[in-house]
Amino acid sequence: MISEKETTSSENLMALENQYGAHNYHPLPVVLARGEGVYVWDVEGNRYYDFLSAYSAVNQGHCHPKIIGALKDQAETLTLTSRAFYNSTLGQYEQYVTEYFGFDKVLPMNTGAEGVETAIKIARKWGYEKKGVAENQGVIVVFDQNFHGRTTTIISFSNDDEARKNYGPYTEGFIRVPYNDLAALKEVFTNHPDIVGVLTEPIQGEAGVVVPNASFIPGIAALCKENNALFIADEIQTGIARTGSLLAVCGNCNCSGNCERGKTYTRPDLLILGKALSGGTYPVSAVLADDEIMDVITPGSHGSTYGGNPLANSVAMAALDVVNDERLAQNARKLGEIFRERMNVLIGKSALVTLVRGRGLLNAIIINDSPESSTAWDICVKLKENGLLAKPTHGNIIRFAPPLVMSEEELHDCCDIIEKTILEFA
Ligand code: IF1
Repeated sequence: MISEKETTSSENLMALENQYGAHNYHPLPVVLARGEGVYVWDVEGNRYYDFLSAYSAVNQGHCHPKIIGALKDQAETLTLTSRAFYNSTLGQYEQYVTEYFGFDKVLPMNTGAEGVETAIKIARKWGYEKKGVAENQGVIVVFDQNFHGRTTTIISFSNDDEARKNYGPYTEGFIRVPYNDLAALKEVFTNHPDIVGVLTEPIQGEAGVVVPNASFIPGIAALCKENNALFIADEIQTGIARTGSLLAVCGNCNCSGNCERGKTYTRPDLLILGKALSGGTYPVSAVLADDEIMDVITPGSHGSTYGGNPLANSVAMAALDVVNDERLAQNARKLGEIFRERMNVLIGKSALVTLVRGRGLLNAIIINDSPESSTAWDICVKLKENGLLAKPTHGNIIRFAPPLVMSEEELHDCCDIIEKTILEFA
């Protein structure tokens, strides 16, 4: 007879995953069973601050009652129709999300990678049908250290060997240039008349929260305009209030939800959203664009069984409501400044941390060790023991991205945990 301990202990549950699941991840040794707001609990009942937020999907906090309420109501009513028929929530969601972000149209998908794939397809089709590029000659410019997802096409233009090795043959039609280097982008435009779009993260996440110069994003948009190419922003991780404004392309605009975009706003031609679009309850992604671009999409030319399903539509509207109602962009901006201040004080006390960088509540600290070391991992294990969950990106960088519903007091509590852990770390 199997005891309850054997089926419910962390140790056992980890062993189950290890035995029956493909080994495509190396998780921190903690088994989570429950979440509420900024907290998660493991199966033994220990409570942790979540400082990853499922890679910025849970911006609205775990199990937000308004989002879960919408999910439950819709789940009991209608979940999936496919797009073979109209459904009673899709039009309403489409109106809501396009007005919210200020675009004519939306194309609904599910995962982030599907959103990126969709944007790539729209940009290419636009290139052939509107720009007049010869068929199959369209080029999309991307950047070194990019992360846009896991499909065969997306990993084709990655330069992360772990993500792409032995998955070839690779998709053609991409040119990669250094990030934060407008001169390199300008040169590529000079040499390639067939560029249909430039795809970028406004802040590079997986690369270790790399924030470009303020001129970089506007510079990309300007070069795209000059050369009749589409500026494609992947805001799957940076969007939806994470960086202290509704979108990272808002720059320092103080917006939260439906604002008249400020002076620093750089409008993408194609905007890709995912993750927090559902507040971490359900896979919902989207590509937004104006009519002259989106009208290249015609019946049969693209689609998805689950894209635009009733459950996704209801959940996304609730999730975006929460961002506005609770002023999450403003909170992320305010707490982000406090967080970086606190980390800079820590840098003054510890030789182990050399730099804090980020915007809003998407931040990273750089550990004084080589990228191949396990120091960042070892620190994250200690952080876990002290009640805070974070994940290293590379051996010497730790990303910190708590839910945006955090209070100032809770943030200080978290900074105390981080400080204590780093100072204890030998
Ligand atoms: C994994 C990173 C984060 C993304 C951007 C598209 C996608 C992502 C800018 C694809 C996904 C995730 C996926 C997750 C790790 C993670 C990640 F460390 F790799 F960089 F968030 F920081 N564009 N990012 O960040 O979205 O298809 O996953 O819904 O393990 O792959 P998806």
